[in-house]
Amino acid sequence: MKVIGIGGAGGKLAAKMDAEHAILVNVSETELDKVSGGGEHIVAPVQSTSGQFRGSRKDPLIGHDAYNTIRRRMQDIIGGSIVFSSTGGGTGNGITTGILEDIIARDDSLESSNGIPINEKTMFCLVLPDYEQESNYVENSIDFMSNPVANAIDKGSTGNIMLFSNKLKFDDQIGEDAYNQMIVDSLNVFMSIPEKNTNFKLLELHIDHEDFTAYISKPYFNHFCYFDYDSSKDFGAQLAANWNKLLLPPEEPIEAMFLLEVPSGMDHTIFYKILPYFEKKKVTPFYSVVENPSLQRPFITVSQLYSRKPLELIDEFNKVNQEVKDAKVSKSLDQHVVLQKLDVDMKNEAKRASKEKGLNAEEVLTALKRIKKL
Ligand SMILES: Nc1nc2c(ncn2[C@@H]2O[C@H](COP(=O)(O)OP(=O)(O)OP(=O)(O)O)[C@@H](O)[C@H]2O)c(=O)[nH]1
Ligand SMILES: [Mg+2]
Repeated sequence: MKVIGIGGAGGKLAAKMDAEHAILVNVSETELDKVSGGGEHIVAPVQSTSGQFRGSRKDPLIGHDAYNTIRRRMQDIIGGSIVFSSTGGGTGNGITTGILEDIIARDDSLESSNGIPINEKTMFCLVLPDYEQESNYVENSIDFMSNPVANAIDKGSTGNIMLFSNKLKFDDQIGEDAYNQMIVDSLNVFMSIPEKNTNFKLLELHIDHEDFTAYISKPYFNHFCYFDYDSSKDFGAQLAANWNKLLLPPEEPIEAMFLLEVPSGMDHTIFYKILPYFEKKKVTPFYSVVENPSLQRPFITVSQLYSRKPLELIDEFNKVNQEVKDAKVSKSLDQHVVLQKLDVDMKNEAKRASKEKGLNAEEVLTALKRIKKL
């Protein structure tokens, strides 16, 4: 699959995913030159009155404008590719918004022929900010999730969407490059399912490239994870304990896929113990079992597809965003309203005192104002 990286984070991740051929897109060549690895560069020039922008300064409208300059080119390459982009900046957010809008429009125009064909669907790997440590990026991400992504999910125009989160990066204080490597390595575990089916001895069923392409062409969020599977223990508990912390937590699946790899000579029928879990969820998984001679213990890769309103998915973002806004408001209130509040208290106090002493409150207030005590 073609790999395309948009903006800062998108470019770095794409270049790691495909160091030779990844197509890197940004609003300036200077930004693109900072990325090590990758193939072709696509510059989406935006001019301001003071010259060419280096970035979109976290303004998605600038990225969206820039998209218009490369729209034709992007329409040619977007089908059947994986797009990496962050959601919190201006360039990735704005350009990817343009891409999503065009994909939806194309899907609409092909409606009579069942929409975009399976092998021309686009998979999206989106990076969400840590909502606590990167609250300055949260608002852009909320807009992105509640507009272009929500529309694409509603219309079913994209392939799988993987929602990577920077939360673990901040929680565990992981360097950017190391974290990007973790994201790419993790994604590659999932993406290697068809190759493993080709390269290893098949013990049960088969997930071939066509099955896999059909699966990743479905317009749902994909949560994938992997772990050493212990068949003497409950599968559901192991799945719950091993969710992929690089992604948003999984939701109730509507479709699922798993690949079980067992060491040579092991009884592979342990896969039967996994099936009841999905049966209970009313999901019939695509699966296969292969023999991997390099393993000591069974290893399972599980993908769950879910469809949920994108905005609900980032509920915590909204909550924190509201808290940050409230905190900002009360901070400025503290700074600007205190004096006014004292004034009001003084007024009430003067009224109360006048009444007590049998004086005319209005006259007292006027007098106080004259001597600037109010
Ligand atoms: N995981 C990861 N996140 C990154 C990386 N670079 C930036 N981010 C995150 O992405 C968001 C910012 O988006 P960028 O991709 O830098 O922005 P951009 O698309 O280039 O847009 P502008 O810089 O505003 O033009 C923030 O949440 C950053 O923490 C990276 O290399 N890896
Ligand atoms: Mg940037």
